[in-house]
Amino acid sequence: MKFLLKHLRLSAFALTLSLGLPASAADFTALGEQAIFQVTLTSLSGDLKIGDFEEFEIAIVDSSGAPVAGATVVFSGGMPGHGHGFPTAPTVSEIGGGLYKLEGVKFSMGGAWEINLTISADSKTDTASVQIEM
Ligand SMILES: [Cu+2]
Repeated sequence: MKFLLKHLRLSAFALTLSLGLPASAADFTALGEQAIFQVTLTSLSGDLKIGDFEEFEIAIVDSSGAPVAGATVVFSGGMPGHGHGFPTAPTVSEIGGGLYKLEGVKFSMGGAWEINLTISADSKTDTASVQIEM
């Protein structure tokens, strides 16, 4: 069973409050189904487009909010409602300090997409699912 996942925009909202900038429409947070890790995906283009290659920065924290370094992150996902995966094979690499880079994501059509990130670190594994409506 998966937790109800939401598009939280708390970090963008906080940024808006502190800097007066418009909230990003491409900042997504999801708690893992085991509630061990939480991910926040930030679009590096800031403007997701159908058919473009998209990159995201992934911030991973543990249940105490501490950054998780040295994790293995495996990407999967697609459009559950259509029964297909992503048209590309995105990759995840570690930046450092609990930050990772997700590259090669292409949303090939409009609709409900799901990015699943299976995170293994400190002998624990958890999967976070981020919902993105294109
Ligand atoms: Cu589809």
